[in-house]
Amino acid sequence: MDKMSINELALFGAPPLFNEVLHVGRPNIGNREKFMNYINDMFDRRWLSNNGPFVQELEQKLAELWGVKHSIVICNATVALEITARALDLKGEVILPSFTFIASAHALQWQGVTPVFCDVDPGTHNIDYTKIEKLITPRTTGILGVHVWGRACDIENLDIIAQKHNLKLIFDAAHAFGCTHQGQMIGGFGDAEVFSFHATKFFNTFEGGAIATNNDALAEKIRGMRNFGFVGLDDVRDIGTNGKMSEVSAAMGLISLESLDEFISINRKNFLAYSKGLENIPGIRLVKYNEKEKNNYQYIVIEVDENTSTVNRDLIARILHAENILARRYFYPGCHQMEPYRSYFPNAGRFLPETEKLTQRVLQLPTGTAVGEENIDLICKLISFIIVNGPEIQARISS
Ligand code: T4K
Repeated sequence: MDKMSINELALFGAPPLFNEVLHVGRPNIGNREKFMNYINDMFDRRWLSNNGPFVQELEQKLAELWGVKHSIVICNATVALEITARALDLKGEVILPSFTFIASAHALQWQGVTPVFCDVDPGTHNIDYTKIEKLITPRTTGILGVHVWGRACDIENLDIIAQKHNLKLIFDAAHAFGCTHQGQMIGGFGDAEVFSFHATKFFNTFEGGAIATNNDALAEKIRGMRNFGFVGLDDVRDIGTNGKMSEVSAAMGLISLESLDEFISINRKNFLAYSKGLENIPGIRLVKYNEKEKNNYQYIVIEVDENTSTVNRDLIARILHAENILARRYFYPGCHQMEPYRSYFPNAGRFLPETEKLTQRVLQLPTGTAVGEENIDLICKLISFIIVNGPEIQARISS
């Protein structure tokens, strides 16, 4: 259905374009029948958690996929980041981008480590390594890079800075499952990399995450911390938490692993459909993936340029929401604008100009296995319609 006039917009009372809401984070689900069989096996075994056979199998398969010595699955990525920070003895201050999900900052603060926000590169959306050194103080103990949208950080330059200043280097790889950097799977870079397997992620275990590392001593420490600090049945050697993954989650992970190629091919098809549909719309730029790398294409991200577009990002989001297209503004307004960081560093925005601009421009559009190419075609036509009729829509809203 093509909208012919602005009266046909749901924002102005017309029926929405879609009867059911289209989401950004609709879970990718693999072979259901196989999953049910796994769950029956699990019930037969009566082994539901605590390093069960599914957890062990998943860890082994993930380590193979990422080409790392250790993969330790955790109940979610936020706890995985907390455990990583603690196991690496991060203290004082850690430098990270503000343009990330709030969990990256909270995980540090939760461990009593102060997050110090660094600006991002407007082209890559990742931490701008050229701005890191001036943030380093005697209290700095680490750098946390985030591979935003699964596109790798400038790992080599981050590594050089970390080595020069004797800092730990970790990566929040929540978005980067199955993605490569210069042909090498993300997972093996820095001291450790942390993945999220949340329901909305490319690869999901309902809730879940993992820490990947090639450091034997670190892996052993993390395994202990994941299980209250236990070594053996009665011996607790250090402070720990409960970061364990259940067998149900691990079973979901195992079936998701079998469908990776299918998920990628659907996501890529969607990405190409968006690329075609959003071509030549003034003020709208689709964030591209490097086709020389492996990508999971999980995020369809557009940037709305206020100078050349007829409407701003927020109005586009409002119009899309009314049409049952639940586009999201990740990572608006930036961690530095959220509590407690907003109160701790009220002037942080002055030092984060690119982050501030970016948080006003980005919008994520629905994709994944639940969104077909026909839907994408309609979404793109709607966005084009909004841009063409921007001034008229603005005038109608003002009146
Ligand atoms: N680091 C980074 C860079 C991250 O992006 C994240 C998480 C983390 C660390 C922490 O990872 P975890 O500790 O979660 O493992 C969502 C996710 O909850 C969050 O995991 C994710 N990033 C973030 C980017 O997005 P919300 O608050 O936006 O979620 P919510 O409930 O609004 O859901 C998003 C959309 O997905 C909605 O339109 C509904 C839809 N949805 C959601 C779920 C859970 C479904 O259709 N089905 C579902 O089962 O944070």
